[in-house]
Amino acid sequence: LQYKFPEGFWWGSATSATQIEGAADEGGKGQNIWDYWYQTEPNRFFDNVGPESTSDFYHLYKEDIRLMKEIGHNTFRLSISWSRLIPGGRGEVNPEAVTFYNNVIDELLANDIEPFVNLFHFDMPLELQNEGGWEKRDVVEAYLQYAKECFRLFGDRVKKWFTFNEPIVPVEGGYLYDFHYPNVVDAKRAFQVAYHTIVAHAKAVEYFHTLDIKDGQIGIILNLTPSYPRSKNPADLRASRIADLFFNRSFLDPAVLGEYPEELVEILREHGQLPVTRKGDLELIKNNTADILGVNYYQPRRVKAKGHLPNPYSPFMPDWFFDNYEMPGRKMNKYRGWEIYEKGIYDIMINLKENYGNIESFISENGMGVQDEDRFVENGEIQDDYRIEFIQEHLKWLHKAIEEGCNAKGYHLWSFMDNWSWMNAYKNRYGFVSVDVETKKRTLKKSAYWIRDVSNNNGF
Ligand code: BGP
Repeated sequence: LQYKFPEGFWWGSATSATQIEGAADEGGKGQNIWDYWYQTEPNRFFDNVGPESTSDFYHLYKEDIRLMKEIGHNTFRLSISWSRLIPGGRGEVNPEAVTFYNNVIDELLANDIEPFVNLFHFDMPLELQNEGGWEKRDVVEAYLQYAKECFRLFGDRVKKWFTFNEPIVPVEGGYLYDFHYPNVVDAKRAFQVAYHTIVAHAKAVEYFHTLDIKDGQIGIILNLTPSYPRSKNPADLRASRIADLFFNRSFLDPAVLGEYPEELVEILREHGQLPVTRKGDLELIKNNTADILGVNYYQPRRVKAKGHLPNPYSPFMPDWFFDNYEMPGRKMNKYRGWEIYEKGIYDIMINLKENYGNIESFISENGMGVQDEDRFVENGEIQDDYRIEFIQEHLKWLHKAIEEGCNAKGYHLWSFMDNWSWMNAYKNRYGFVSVDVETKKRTLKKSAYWIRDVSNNNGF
């Protein structure tokens, strides 16, 4: 083997409740913002397809876990649907949801697959969103109650917990760039949402650490987009540094170091954008940092200095400080339109090692979305050699980072199977396993056999 990974390396894949469960109005589930948004504005979604049935994991989890086992997974990430567990967001726990998640967890453990459980993957219960969602401080308390229920119900078997997946995405999508509900564009509200998310994270971490969960760890999952300047001239460097502050360090620093970067705070102060805080919050954040970090990596961010000064009378936006830059000759995923830059994974890991105490981490999502993947079917199987190459090239860089002392413990592909995605519905396919949207039939892709061998050999 040319690339051997450390003993006990985590091989697996990631999913989220809204994207795979289906059964959106079954089993006592309450509504979340995605159910509601689809009902009220179906034409925002690709092909007018909503999250009602998705891959139907709710009914087919046993078959799926059998396939995970078959392809060598020793770990698997899922999220709990808040509105399934506590249909109104607050109050009574739904017993059917408890049964479902117990069954899934037990089935995973019976197959020697360790469950990594995430509490929040973009799916705010509708009632809480109607109160103002993450803009409202009260929702932080509702989240803490929900988190406590999850630890109480499943903490005897689940050791790896995550408070949030990509918390910046609901901030960008819901409050800056109009691709998540409630689709407002207002930076000040965006920063309040981001801030309350970090407070909620810290409260859940604080509570978790009072529990006596043997080998238990809690952390957060961040989509890190390493920021590369067009050139080394000071204006480009500054643009890149500020993009990094807004899109990476706004969550990475408080979650891992326990404090916000001073330069970010200064920028927000100068422009009258600081969120409302409460006494004691900063201490809470300081004292309750993550034990473990999940890194989602898809693409880098390339930026250059602003071509022109922003109009000072226009509403404040992070984009006041940089322009996106399309580097000539960059490698693209031509099936999805995202840049592929494998070395980004290494740069992230080195940064974590040098500036973030080499926190225990793993790649919690990385993957290649492909449109119309059926065109690659031969003999009934999708020949996704492009995905194999994509994963392999990223793993080489991860391997190099580990050799240089980075504390990376695993690799999860996005995703185990093809699933429904936010606004894009089934447009981009990501799985090791293909899912027929009509019949829900599962078929392994070529990459599934490849990853089975990689995980069985712990390398390639
Ligand atoms: C990440 C999310 C996932 C998943 C993935 C692919 O940001 O955590 O939920 O959707 O991106 O993105 P998309 O489905 O938009 O191609």
